[in-house]
Amino acid sequence: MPDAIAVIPQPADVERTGDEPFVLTEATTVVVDGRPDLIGIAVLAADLLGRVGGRAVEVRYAENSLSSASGVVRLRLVDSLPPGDEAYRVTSRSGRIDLEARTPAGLVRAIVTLRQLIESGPGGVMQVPAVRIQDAPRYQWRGLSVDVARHFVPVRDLKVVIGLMAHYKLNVLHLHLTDDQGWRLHVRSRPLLTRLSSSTSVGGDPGGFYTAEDYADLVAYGAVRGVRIVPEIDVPGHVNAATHAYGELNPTGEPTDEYTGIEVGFSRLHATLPATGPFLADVFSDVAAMTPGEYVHIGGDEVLTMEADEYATLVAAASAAVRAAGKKVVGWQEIAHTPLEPGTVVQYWDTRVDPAPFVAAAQAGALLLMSPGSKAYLDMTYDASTELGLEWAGHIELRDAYDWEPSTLVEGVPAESVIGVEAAVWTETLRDLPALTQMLLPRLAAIAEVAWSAPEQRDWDDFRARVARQAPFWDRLGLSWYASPQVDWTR
Ligand code: TNX
Repeated sequence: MPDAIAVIPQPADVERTGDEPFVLTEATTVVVDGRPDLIGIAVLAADLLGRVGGRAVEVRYAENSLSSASGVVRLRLVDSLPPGDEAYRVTSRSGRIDLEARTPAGLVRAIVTLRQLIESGPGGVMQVPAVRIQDAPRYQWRGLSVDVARHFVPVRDLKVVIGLMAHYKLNVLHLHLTDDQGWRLHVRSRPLLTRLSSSTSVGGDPGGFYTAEDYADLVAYGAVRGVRIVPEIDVPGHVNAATHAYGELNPTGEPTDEYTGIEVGFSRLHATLPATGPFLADVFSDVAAMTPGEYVHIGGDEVLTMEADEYATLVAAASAAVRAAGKKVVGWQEIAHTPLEPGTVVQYWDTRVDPAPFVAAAQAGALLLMSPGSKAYLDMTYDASTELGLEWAGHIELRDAYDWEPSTLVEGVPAESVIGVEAAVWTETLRDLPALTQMLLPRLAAIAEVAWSAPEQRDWDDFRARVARQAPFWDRLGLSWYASPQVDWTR
């Protein structure tokens, strides 16, 4: 009796064909048409399959190889698939695997599916069961927000996170780049932001920042894996790093002190100061120019010391700067209290407050991104005994992160306004990569399935069994993870 197919997120359609499995050997070759946009994907496939399969995999161009050769993993762009950039098909049998998609991004989804299908067979051979999988995502925005401001996350660690995201078919990395405790991205027009405000972190830990080259490197690393970056510059609150670097942003004209605590809501910009408008325009246009993706996040959360009018003025100024740079605006839930252009993405997070303004924003044409604190905030503790994390939205065990429905969670939300689902991990208590992955794994896999798989495909008991089989993969990568007592882990 073969093991069940255990892909996460659960694909739309999986069928075992009953043929013999494909066996990975030293002759296994990835074959692709020699187009520039596909060669990078083929190299990625060879690398990912080689590392899981335990031996190097070669890449060849279709033009130079015999199509009947055995042991071929064929990557191909096709039109005969359901609509959508990320739809894909995997067909495996003895001697040949076909990975088909409409776009390179779809091929990446096929590759990670194939990677999850590799199992050890009789005599320790690495093999892929004979299956036919056809799949496409439910939501177009499947994100993870990482707070690199409270604790800096170096490029090499973020690449591990991007790799995990791609493995679970997440496609948006939202970087919370600025906060009271530090400014993490070099901005050409405002060099003092990183010169004066990047060396701090929560609790006196070391800081850091991304140079323009680092950021471009992250963008490129994500792009090859089908993960795009949405940068967040949080205004008009959470700005102590900015007001520490540029005193002209304060009514006194003097820089504020640096801040390494974890309180929120005290820092702010001032709409009436002459320096504020140019600051917003410069920073958002520079960040937009560094970002190939369509969205820039303006923050907007937890501004506790400002009248509604001034808040609305500053949100409008930040939004105008983003749009002037040709990008679309994303903001936290609080921006729903201000007039918004249709198509603005509003990110739900605070499960403690009345959602009426958020619902009204959707009715007026906003798009909704669902990051409910009580389900998707992966910095919440798992239970009362886990040490890392915060608790303001409650404990989030694996099942809590899995068992919820984005389209009905907030009453009155029009289902068609929901653009997607995003997990978030805030780093007040998370000082390094092991701490970060301990919070992400296994819950990121749960959120990924909520975002990708149709509601009728989702089942907690089935997910429990599938996620158990992810543990050897995390162990092989040397990642720290949380052994939730809700799962019978395969170790
Ligand atoms: C709320 S979520 C915040 C962050 C904190 C987080 C901790 C949001 C928009 N604001 O400033 O880091 O809670 O869970």
